[in-house]
Amino acid sequence: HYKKISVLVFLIIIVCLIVFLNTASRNERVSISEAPLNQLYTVEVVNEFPHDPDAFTQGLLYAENDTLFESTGMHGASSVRKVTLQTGEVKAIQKMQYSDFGEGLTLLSDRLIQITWRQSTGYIYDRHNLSKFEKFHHGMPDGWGLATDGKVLFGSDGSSTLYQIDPQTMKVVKKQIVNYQGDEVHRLNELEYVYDEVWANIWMTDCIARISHTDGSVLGWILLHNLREGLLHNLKKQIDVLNGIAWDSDGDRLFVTGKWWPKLYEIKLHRLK
Ligand code: DDQ
Ligand code: CA
Repeated sequence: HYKKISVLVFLIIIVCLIVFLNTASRNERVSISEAPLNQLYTVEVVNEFPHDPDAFTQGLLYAENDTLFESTGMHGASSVRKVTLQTGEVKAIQKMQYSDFGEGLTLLSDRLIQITWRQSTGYIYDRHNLSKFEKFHHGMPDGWGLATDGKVLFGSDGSSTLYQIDPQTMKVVKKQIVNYQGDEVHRLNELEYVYDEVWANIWMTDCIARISHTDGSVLGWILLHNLREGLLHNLKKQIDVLNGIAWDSDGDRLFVTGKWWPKLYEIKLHRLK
């Protein structure tokens, strides 16, 4: 009898392994190396600024007058903060309770909207004094990235789905599977609305996907591996992944940073030819 059971358990493990390996390899199918060159962008660093190396950056946006808002993660270190671009100085901070893990952040008129990891909750803060005045539930399975075009909120949950959320009701009103030439693009993380596209950090890569919010297709890839060279040189403590995109639409300036990165970069894109 025991023999039968152990053979059965063995078979189940083998089947699970095959299914797992199959999905894992399918997830890795997107091959940027085969992309047409005109869809690939490299970046040139035009400015670099200090960034709090203890900020586990999960959300980043540019407000105005060289002011950024940032959401940080990790239990006990999660916050929403107002940061001076040039100095990286934290001008105001609202710390979160230990159970909260800060994620995506966006600004809609005077409201800073933040979502949290592994909870379907989010918070709304007053942009002027960072006072928290509302808790809400969003309809996504998880909270990762958040951005806005001024009308809807765009959200990500670490999958390949790009969500559109009505900021009045906080309900999901549209879902799109992000794909590159038909292949799903997984692990969408921090978001930014730029040039009428949605840009997404792809978790654990040095790539940003430029996504069309009309059909979810990836229009191009921004390759940022070169930022690491400057970081690894003279590194004082551990750094994590590239994460955080902010766009100054008036000045057309783009900023990127990463989790625990000691620097924030202003970048310019160059199309590969
Ligand atoms: N996310 O940003 C990819 C959504 C989450 C990253 C979390 C990585 C740190 C894990 C720490 C474990 C604490 C429960
Ligand atoms: Ca952003």
